[in-house]
Amino acid sequence: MSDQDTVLKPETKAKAERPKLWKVVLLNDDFTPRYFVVKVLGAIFRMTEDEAMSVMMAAHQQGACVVAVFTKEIAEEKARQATEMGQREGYPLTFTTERED
Ligand code: TYC
Repeated sequence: MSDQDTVLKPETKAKAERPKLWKVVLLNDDFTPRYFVVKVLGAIFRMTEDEAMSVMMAAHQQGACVVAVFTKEIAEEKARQATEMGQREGYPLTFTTERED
């Protein structure tokens, strides 16, 4: 190969980035009635009554439970709406978001 030959760079592969996901976490408290937590999980996270009941009981017994994972914006919006449903009734029900590792 002479000095004038063109050497092409190997094509740089476009890496498919894994979209970052955020967990919505339900926190236990001593005041919100169980039936109301189940109602919020059904309304905001589209859970069946059985699914909502087992997530609610997991948070009740362990202190917190992951409800679902979404993109950041959706996780934050769902956590906000779900927390607001409790606030409207005067309950301290809290949903937070956490980045998934
Ligand atoms: N601990 C509440 C009670 O005994 C029920 C409850 C469960 C509240 C889960 C919040 O995330 C929660 N009434």
